[in-house]
Order: sequence, then C-alpha cells, then structure tokens
Amino acid sequence: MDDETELPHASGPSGGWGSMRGMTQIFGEAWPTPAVIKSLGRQNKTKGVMCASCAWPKPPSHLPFQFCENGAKATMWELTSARCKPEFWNDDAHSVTALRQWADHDLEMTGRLTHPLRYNEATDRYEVVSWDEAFAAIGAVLNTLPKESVVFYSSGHAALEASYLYALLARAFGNNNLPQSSNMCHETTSIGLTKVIGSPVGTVVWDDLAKTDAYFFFGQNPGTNSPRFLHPLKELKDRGGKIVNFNPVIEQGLVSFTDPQSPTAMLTGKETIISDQYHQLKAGGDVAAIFGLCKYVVEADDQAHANGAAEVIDHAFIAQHTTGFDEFIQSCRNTGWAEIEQESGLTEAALRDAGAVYVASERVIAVYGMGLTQHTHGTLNIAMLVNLLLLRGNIGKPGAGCCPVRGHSNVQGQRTVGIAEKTKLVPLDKLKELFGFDPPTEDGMNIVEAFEGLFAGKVKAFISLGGNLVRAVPDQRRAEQAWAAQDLTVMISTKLNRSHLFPAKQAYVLPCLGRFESDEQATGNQTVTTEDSFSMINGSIGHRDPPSDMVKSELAIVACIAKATLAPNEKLKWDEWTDDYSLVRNLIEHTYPDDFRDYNGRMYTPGGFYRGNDAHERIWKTPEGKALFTTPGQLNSLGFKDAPGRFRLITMRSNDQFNTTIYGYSDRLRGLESSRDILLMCPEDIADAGFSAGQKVTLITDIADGHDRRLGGLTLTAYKLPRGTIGGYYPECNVLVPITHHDEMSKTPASKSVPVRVMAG
Ligand SMILES: Nc1nc2c(c(=O)[nH]1)N[C@H]1C(S)=C(S)[C@@H](COP(=O)(O)OP(=O)(O)OC[C@H]3O[C@@H](n4cnc5c(=O)[nH]c(N)nc54)[C@H](O)[C@@H]3O)O[C@H]1N2
Ligand SMILES: Nc1nc2c(c(=O)[nH]1)N[C@H]1C(S)=C(S)[C@@H](COP(=O)(O)OP(=O)(O)OC[C@H]3O[C@@H](n4cnc5c(=O)[nH]c(N)nc54)[C@H](O)[C@@H]3O)O[C@H]1N2
Ligand SMILES: [Mo]
Repeated sequence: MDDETELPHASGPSGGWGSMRGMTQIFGEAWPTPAVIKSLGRQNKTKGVMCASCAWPKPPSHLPFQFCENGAKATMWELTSARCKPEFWNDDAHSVTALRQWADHDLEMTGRLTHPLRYNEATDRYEVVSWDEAFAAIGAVLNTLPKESVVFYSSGHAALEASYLYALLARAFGNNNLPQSSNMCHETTSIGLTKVIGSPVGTVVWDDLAKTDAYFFFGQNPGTNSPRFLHPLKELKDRGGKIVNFNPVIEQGLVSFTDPQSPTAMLTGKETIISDQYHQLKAGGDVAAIFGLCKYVVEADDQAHANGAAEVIDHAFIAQHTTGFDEFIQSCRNTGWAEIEQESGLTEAALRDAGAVYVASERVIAVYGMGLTQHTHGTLNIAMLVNLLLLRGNIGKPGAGCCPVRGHSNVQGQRTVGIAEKTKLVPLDKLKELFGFDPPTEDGMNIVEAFEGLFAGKVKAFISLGGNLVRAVPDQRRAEQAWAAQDLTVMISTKLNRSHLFPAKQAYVLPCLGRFESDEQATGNQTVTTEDSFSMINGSIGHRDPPSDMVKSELAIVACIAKATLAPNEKLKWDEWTDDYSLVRNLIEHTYPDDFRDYNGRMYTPGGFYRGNDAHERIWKTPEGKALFTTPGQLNSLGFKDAPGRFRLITMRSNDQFNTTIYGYSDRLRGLESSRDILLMCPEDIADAGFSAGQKVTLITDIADGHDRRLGGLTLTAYKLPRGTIGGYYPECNVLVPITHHDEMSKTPASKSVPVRVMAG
C-alpha cells in the first residue's frame, strides 16, 4: 500500500466465504442446486464444459472444482429454471415500451427465452413466430437491402464452429461487416501488440505461470473478472515471488485472497496478501508510470556499467531482436522525474520501489486489461508495456511475457476463425478455393464505424450473434433511437435484454442453446470448441436439457439464416454442417492449417491444444522483422487536457455483473452494497467541490460536440481514489461516452477516461 489511509469501504479478502455467500444471495430457488452443482463439477475439465464466462485458461491438471465465483454465477445464470415464455407478453404491463423502464437485472431474471419471437408494432409486444417463417422473412428483408448496409455483430460467446459459419455467411452475403465485442475491449491489444511484436495476442502460456518471479499488473482486476487467476497468484506468493500493481482503484482481489478450494484456508480464514506494492496512479497515468519504471531500469543499467557490475538491460536480446532502442533510452534519460510524477500521480520513490522489484526479478509477466486498453491512447499504453518487457528480454523466455486477459470465453477464438472486419486478417483466397465464391475484398465496419453508420442512417440491419450491443456501446441514448430506425434487427439470444426493446421495423429475437445444454443434431450430441486467452483450443460438450424444445443451437440458427438468404451454392453445405460439427472443424483446419492441425483429433487434449504464437518463439512478424521500442509522444493516454472542474471518469464493473448482465447489486469486493447509481470520488475532491457525501449529483460529459450527455440521480460516495479520478458503473455510464471518444488506432471506446463535470442535483 502506498500510504496508511484506511479504506472508506472495508471488505473481506477475495475468494473465501464471501464468494460463497455472494452466490447464495443471488441464486434463490430458481436454481436447482444438486443438478447445478453437478454441472459445475464438469466445468473446464477435459470432456466437460468450457466456462461460458471469461477466457481464463483451463489448466491440464484439475482442482476438484475448476471454476470460480464468476464462472459459477455465469453457469447458474444460464441454468436457471425460470423461463421467459410467450405468455410473458400477455401481461398488460409487459409492452416493449413499458419494459424499457425495467432494470437490466429484472429483464434477464425473466429467465431463458423459449420461442422464436417477432415484434408486433400494433400490440407493442413480441409474439411467437415459427422458425421457418422467421428465417424466410429475415432472408427476404436482407435481400432487399444494399449489401454494405447490413452488419453481422458477435459478442464473444459463440464457439468456433458457429463463428466460422457466421463469418462465412457475412462474406457469402457480400460484406466484411463483422464487428465483435473485442472492438470495445481488447481491439487495442490486437492492433497495439501486432504493431510492436507482430502478434495480436498475448505471449504467455500456462507453464510460464509456474516459472515467473513477478507479476506486474496494469488495469486488470482478477478478483472480479478472472478469479481463477487468483490461484496462480497465490502460488507465486507461496513460492516467494512478487506482485506489483498499478490501478487507480483499490481492488480487493489484488490485495488479498482466501482460497475457496482449500479447506484449511476456508476454516481458518487464512488469507494470502497478493500485492507487495499497490500503486494508485491517476486514470490515464500508465504511460508516465511505465516510463518511470523504464527510466529506473536505464539508470540502473548506466550505474552498473559505471561500476563494472552485471548489466541490467538485456543488451544482447535488444541488439538481436529489437529496433528503436537508442531513441527510446535517450528519451528516458531526457525526461525528468517531475514530469513523470505529475502525469502518473505517483512519486519518484514509489516508482523506484516498483522498478527495483522489476530489475530484481529474472522473469516477469506483465498483465493488463481494460485499464490500459480503454483510453484515447490505449495503443500507446500497450507499446509502453512492451518497452518495459523488452528492456530485460521479458518476451519469449520461460516465465515471462505479455498477458492481456481477455473477456468473453471465446472472444479471441472468434477472431482466429474469421470474425474480422479487416480483410488482411482473413485468408480470402482459401475461402474462394473452398466455397467457390469471390469474398468481398473491401474492409468492413468495426463497432464505432457501424454505429457512426447507424447514426448516419447508412446501416439498415443488424444481426447479433449474442450480446446486448445497444447497452454496451458508447452514446447509448443515440444508439437506442438509431437502432430502432433500422429495417431489421435479429438477435440470437439466451435471455431478454435491453437491446430487444428497441425493435427495428422488423425485429426478431431467436432463442439459442447455452454451452451447458446438449446440442443434439442428426449425428448425435455435438462438441463445440473455444480458444482461451493463452491460445489453447478446448472441446466442450453439454449434457443438460435445453430450456425448451423450440430452442436451436447458434450454429443451426446461423445455417438457417444463411440458407434463407443466400443463393444456392453446392459448396455451401449448411444442412450437412449442422448435422455434424466435425465437418465444420475440417473446414476450419483447411482454412487455417497451421493453427488447427489434426483439429478433431486434438480437441480433447487436457488443457487444450496450443495454436502457437510466433512472438512467443521470438519470431517478430512486424514489417521490420523485429520487436519495436516506442518513444512516446505524450506521457498520458488521454485525448484531453486537465481543466478546472473536469474529472476523469472510469466506468467500472462490479463483482455482481458480467458486462450488461447484472446479477445483483452488491459490489462486495469494493465494500459497496445495494445500489449501482453511485459516483465514487475521493473525500478531498468532494470537499474542494463543496459537495457532501450522500448527496445526489449529475455527470455531464465535458466534450463540446453539440450533444448533451448527462446522467443524473447518482449518490455521491466517498471512496479512496486519486484526486481528479472518479468512478461510476458500466453500462449505466455509457450514455456519457461519445462514440467519437476512442483509441486513436484501434477505435476501442475510451471508457476508462471520459472527461466529465459533476453538478449537484
Ligand atoms: N465478473 C465479471 N467478470 C468479467 C466481466 C464482467 O463484467 N464481470 N467482463 C468480462 C469482459 S468482456 C472483460 S473484457 C474482462 C474485463 O476485465 P478487466 O480488464 O479487469 O476490466 P475492468 O474491470 O473494466 O477494468 C480493470 C481495472 O482497470 C482499472 N483502471 C481503470 N482505469 C485505469 C487506468 O487508467 N490505469 C490503470 N492501470 N487501471 C485502470 C479499474 O480500476 C479496474 O480495476 O472481464 C471479463 N470477466
Ligand atoms: N462504458 C463501458 N462500456 C463497455 C465496457 C466498459 O468497461 N465500459 N466494456 C466493453 C466490453 S469489454 C465488452 S466485451 C462489451 C460487451 O458487450 P456485449 O458482448 O454485447 O454484451 P454482454 O453483456 O456480454 O451480452 C449479454 C447478452 O448476451 C446474451 N447471451 C448470453 N449468453 C449467450 C450465449 O451463450 N449465446 C448467445 N447467442 N447469447 C448469449 C444474453 O441475451 C445477454 O443478455 O461491452 C463494452 N462496453
Ligand atoms: Mo470485453
């Protein structure tokens, strides 16, 4: 801890009994416990079910329960016995317009969707439609629209097989409009890492976790978002390693952990202290903080040279593998500590402490998440992190590397098998060879471009393979209006959500199976596969009964839309592929032979099979053939300057949500309970602004572009944050984020640094 201040909101360690209580509080009688417990026991095991929650890897050797609070909640949420049946819409109070007043939590609590639904404008309700009628109508509308006006979105849930066919559908239809949830998430990683190390994904593999000496965390919150990561963190602490953490918010998962898998720890309440150093930097202050660490390394190396001691910088690695080093270390030498302190919000002494751990550790893993990616200069954040790693050869050696922690369970994999709006990422020639049509060669739209197109009236239809896009995107109020003005919306969903409540002229909600359910097709129960954050591919097979007889698999729905939309082509064998998913895996293997060799044979390898990563082997697929040092043009990741009365707003996830799915109102790990309509601010800022904790405030976006963006009714809550940095919840705060406020290179919305003003009332 960087000082002795007490947390205004105390909370227990992450994991432990709190995590068990957290689950029982949410999941009442709608969750049949013994059956669910059985399903949880199969989670993330070989020939079991791969977690439908986050993308953290599934180790080859299993704990008795290889799941966490987060995964258990996601599983139980999917396995609810509650059903949102057609009768739901008969209730007088359940018009679509009326449901817009419902909370996200209450919409999903209606349970699993059971029937295909079509919106009826006359009654303002959804009503049951037959699958055949729905597909025929969808195909008919799509064929009246300009090819470029249709968008095929996917949230990162759907498995590789359905995703491959979905991308094929878009291209056979005639565009590359395949935006994905990662456009709001780790697109910064895909673009940023590719630029500097030639790989769009992290370089760490499972074995590295057991070999590392230190983790350096920047803006990733494992306690809430990837709790199974806490086990390797505890193991590192048990063997004497170090964890240094940079985060404006004190996150309990990074402070201490009680292992719920350990009976002794649970009985004695023994907690492991996770972070040796916790640096509460300013939101957007990472460029300066990392620069400070690099400066420390350069100074230590200069000193070592002067004293004839062993060098601190890995000069041999740098000479062989990198470019841009000289310019970069020159800028480290030229930049003063005062500027670094000012921009990071951390003291020189604190940064020196962190730097000392970095140079004392032979093998370091740098972990990051949305705290680095969701900024105007998010790609610069990532380039800085790579600078730090390169200085000591911490990429491509055992126990070291760069570890972006992905969100949705198959978000990375969907990109691997062709869900990409950029054509250079897809082997179009292979598609032509396999399927006999000319795939479109023009790049498609990412999320920001798709919504700009929507606002301009150019996008006329959205198909959504999962997700709740209208709630997840920036400029949410504008998005709702524009979404409803389209000709067609098709949402392939498990539960009712807010995006369904802004139906287009023709609107369909198509219910699909979840990953735990058996997916019976002509050749039997089908296996599906996913790729985790470490590029491991795992088979997953569900065994539970579907929520109703009327629900179809994602793959079957995609295939049926394709059949109803596309001109017949004997090479597009939608029915055969639906009957037997292993045929789709053969297609994937043909399209990506290096990544998916012997795919069907290897998919049940314990821990998954490794897709490979050139950067991990120190092969740099950059134009220069080297890893790049980046000299920063500025020392923060912001797209705006500080000004009196202007705050940096972080939009946060609670422990009781998975993105727009709100399980409950407890943010246990931050010691916050009962309400999500709150604004966190440090006591000094509250006093300076003349506010008092507990009063109501309104946030107003401080970007003058002609749009008024505000969010009222927030209870001001004193919280230990750096001065000038404030926090509110995502997705509620999305009304405040302008669609134009995004990372300059990847267009990832800059949701972790929104310039806002705070007004009483
Ligand atoms: N329970 C749960 N699990 C989830 C999700 C969920 O919503 N709930 N979502 C899933 C998805 S899709 C994703 S992408 C991942 C997201 O997981 P994370 O990457 O962990 O994302 P966040 O919680 O949004 O933000 C991470 C941390 O960044 C910090 N932060 C904010 N601004 C800054 C900054 O400027 N610098 C630094 N250094 N830190 C900053 C925040 O305080 C927060 O602790 O989690 C996945 N897992
Ligand atoms: N301000 C702000 N905005 C953000 C973020 C932030 O940190 N701050 N984070 C961003 C990030 S990281 C992400 S990934 C996006 C998330 O954006 P999305 O991926 O679009 O949203 P989710 O909330 O994950 O989608 C939830 C819905 O998915 C459906 N669903 C659940 N399981 C399944 C399934 O198995 N199959 C199908 N077909 N549907 C299913 C359910 O109907 C559920 O209502 O939001 C982004 N938006
Ligand atoms: Mo995400």
